[in-house]
Amino acid sequence: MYQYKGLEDTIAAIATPAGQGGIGIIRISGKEAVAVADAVLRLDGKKKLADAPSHTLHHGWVMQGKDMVDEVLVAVMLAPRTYTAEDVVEINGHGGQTPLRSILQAVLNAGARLALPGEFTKRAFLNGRMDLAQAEAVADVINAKTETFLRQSHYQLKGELSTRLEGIREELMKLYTMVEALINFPEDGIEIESRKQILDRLGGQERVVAKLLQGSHSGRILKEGMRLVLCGKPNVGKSSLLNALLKEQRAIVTDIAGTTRDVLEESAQLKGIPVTLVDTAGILEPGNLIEEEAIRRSHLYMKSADLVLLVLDGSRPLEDQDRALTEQLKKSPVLAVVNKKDLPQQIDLVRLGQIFGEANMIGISALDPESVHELEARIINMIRRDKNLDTHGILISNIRHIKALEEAQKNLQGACRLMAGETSLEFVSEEIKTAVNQLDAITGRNINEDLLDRIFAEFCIGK
Ligand SMILES: Nc1nc2c(ncn2[C@@H]2O[C@H](COP(=O)(O)OP(=O)(O)OP(=O)(O)O)[C@@H](O)[C@H]2O)c(=O)[nH]1
Ligand SMILES: [Mg+2]
Repeated sequence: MYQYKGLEDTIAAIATPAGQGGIGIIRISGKEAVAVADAVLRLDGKKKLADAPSHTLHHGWVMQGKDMVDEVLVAVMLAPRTYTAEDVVEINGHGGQTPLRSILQAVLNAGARLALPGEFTKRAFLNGRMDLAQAEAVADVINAKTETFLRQSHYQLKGELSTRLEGIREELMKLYTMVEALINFPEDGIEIESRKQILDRLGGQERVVAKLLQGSHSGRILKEGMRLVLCGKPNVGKSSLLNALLKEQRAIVTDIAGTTRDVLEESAQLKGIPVTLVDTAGILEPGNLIEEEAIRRSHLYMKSADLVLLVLDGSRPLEDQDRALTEQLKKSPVLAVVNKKDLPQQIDLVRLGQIFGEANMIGISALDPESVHELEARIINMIRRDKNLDTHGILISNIRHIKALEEAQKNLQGACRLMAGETSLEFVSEEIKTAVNQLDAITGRNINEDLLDRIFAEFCIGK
């Protein structure tokens, strides 16, 4: 592991979000954390944190010279059983920006340096408290949009991904040693048997990597969400449906055709999966420039959709406009939503079934919560089916991890090909070594400072 000089400093930052709250926390970490805190604190009974046992809480005041800055509770946590594995002091002040900034300023005046974004977590990594994949999971936990993704991030934080990667690494290192032995001590007879065994085991590890990559597809969906785009001719109930799925009156709904002019985008979650719901304008023939732009945008969104909900009005026969849209959507994943089921039906369901297939259509009423519920279930089933969505097991979602694993997979496939052929074994061992390096980049065993800085720059200050 390389030496990182910044570790000598004692760092401090406001660890709670900007705004007002009951309490706010200033976090201090480093060799001088306790001394810095003692320099600004006046604790009850003239106590000093330096004399306090680790993991205890103390009442007092933060002072700036003779001035009282804020009344606080202070937690002292001594290395190594802390977030950063260094001495950590957390000052709980009143949760307003002025008291918190004043406390921070006092702490900085006493000799701490302002922490960079993610620097506390970076230290946790550099001090060996967690590996890089775990450190990155901290950001995922904070940013999780749904409970399902939160659960996934917790697995990674606990080190399940790291353990799996270590398992692959260990086996690859064994195979590497075997290949090296064959290169250095070739003995007739043994070689053929060993080559076959190595090839089998390499193939096994390639499959483990492939399995992890398979799950990454679901991981990305759980992290980023799916884009669902509502389209359909005017007045079919797109905006009503958007509101029903969001469970709030977000879009304007009227019985005037052409109510929605602009594309409307909202985040929601359907059964633990984050989704972006997009309501589009129903206009098909532009009457003016604004409508022309609205149509252009609707088309862009339709193209980018993970699933298009083509809304149809069940109380009216199929019209040319419906057919035109159906034609446009021929290449997209579509769920035909026949709306207004509560009214007498005129639409030709048999014809629709022929166009979309029974599995890809559903009759509902946007005004009936029960049927909106059924729609949600159907959407999720379609996503699970079409995207092979998995919500269990280790689901990698970090692009950096996915890229490194894809590279490792290529190296392993290369190694297998070379092993099966008559090529010199030097090339095989090189491929295995490179695959190991890729895995090490994920866990941070082998990583350069630049990349490390870039990873942690994505974090918030105070984490
Ligand atoms: N009876 C009945 N009326 C509905 C249903 N869904 C929507 N409506 C009504 O249909 C009309 C049009 O609804 P909107 O949601 O504005 O339709 P839209 O597709 O967004 O229309 P544009 O924005 O003009 O393209 C409104 O009067 C809604 O109350 C339904 O399931 N049943
Ligand atoms: Mg609308």
